[in-house]
Amino acid sequence: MTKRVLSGIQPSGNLTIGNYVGAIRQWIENQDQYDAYYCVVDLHAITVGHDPAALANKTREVAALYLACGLNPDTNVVFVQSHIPAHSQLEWLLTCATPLGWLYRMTQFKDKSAKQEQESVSTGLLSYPVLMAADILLYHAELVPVGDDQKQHIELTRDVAQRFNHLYGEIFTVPEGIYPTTGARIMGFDDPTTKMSKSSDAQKHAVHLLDDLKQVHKTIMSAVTDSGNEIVFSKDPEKAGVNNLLTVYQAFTGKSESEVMANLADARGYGDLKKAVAEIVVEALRPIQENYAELTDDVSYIDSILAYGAEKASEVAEKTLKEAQEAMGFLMARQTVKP
Ligand code: AQP
Repeated sequence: MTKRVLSGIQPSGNLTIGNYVGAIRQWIENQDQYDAYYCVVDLHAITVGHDPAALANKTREVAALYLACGLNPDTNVVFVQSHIPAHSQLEWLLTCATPLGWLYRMTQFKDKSAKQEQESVSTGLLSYPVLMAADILLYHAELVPVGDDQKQHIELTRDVAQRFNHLYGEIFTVPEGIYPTTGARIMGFDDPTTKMSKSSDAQKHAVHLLDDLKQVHKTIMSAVTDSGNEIVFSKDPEKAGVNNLLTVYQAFTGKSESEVMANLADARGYGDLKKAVAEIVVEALRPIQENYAELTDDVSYIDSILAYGAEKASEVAEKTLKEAQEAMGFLMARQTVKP
């Protein structure tokens, strides 16, 4: 039987090549194999400070980028998380079945909360993984294609599903994460020891899908490497910058490590390596940017895709929510009948 898939990205910044390689490209490569739901997870984007004036446009931009990268809206359900109230409703039910200790252990919570004044860290940042569990469990997703950084959240989703099923009956499908074989964690070009993130405002940290192509070239040419000159795939922290550049090259060409090394055999130093990586990335982004410009020429087209997607998604989500509410023993609202 065709497997059900769900994934999403927060509209919390400009999408990076990390988001593309870690998530979107996996979705597209396998889009004919799955019964797939892809959402823009806007409710997640408010867990840290956000700009209310920018949120709606960013949400539309992310959806348009899914399509510009090649996601087919006729065969995949593409929607906005907040358009389906069942996500927030199920989150509450799951929150009450999730021990607090599980959430305090989440690395992303620790990292993101450490960057803020402790007093102003929102409760939403802590409960974010429960909302993510609700996103996945509402659709009975069997597979969740994401980058490496989401592994812990997928594990938590599995734990929450199993706990709920144990407490209240077998309602949820226990999902599995799927991760790309190459590029599951693209690192920052400014600091190859930290993950490339769309919300980072550090200079020359990331290449964004909609960056000016000259800027893309510049950012990659400025990538931090090391004081040596050896071009090798390596787990040595000293070589993290070179390893990251080779990983980006590999992810964008789809070649094996030995093919990458053969392709780059003539590179005479890190400058040549960066140039080769920049050319590959620029040529990959060019058609995406052209598609994006065409798609957003008429925003009503994107909005109509999202409206249709919300209708399809809500059919599945509402049914699962009701099953979970019934299992927990709620008095279910019935159709109004005059007493
Ligand atoms: N650097 C990365 N390499 C590979 N995959 C990545 N992803 C994110 N960064 C990389 C994958 O992209 C999807 C984005 O998920 P998200 O928007 O829910 O948040 P995130 O994982 O926290 O991604 P960012 O870009 O770091 O966003 P911010 O800065 O807002 O937190 C996921 O599948 C993720 O694994």
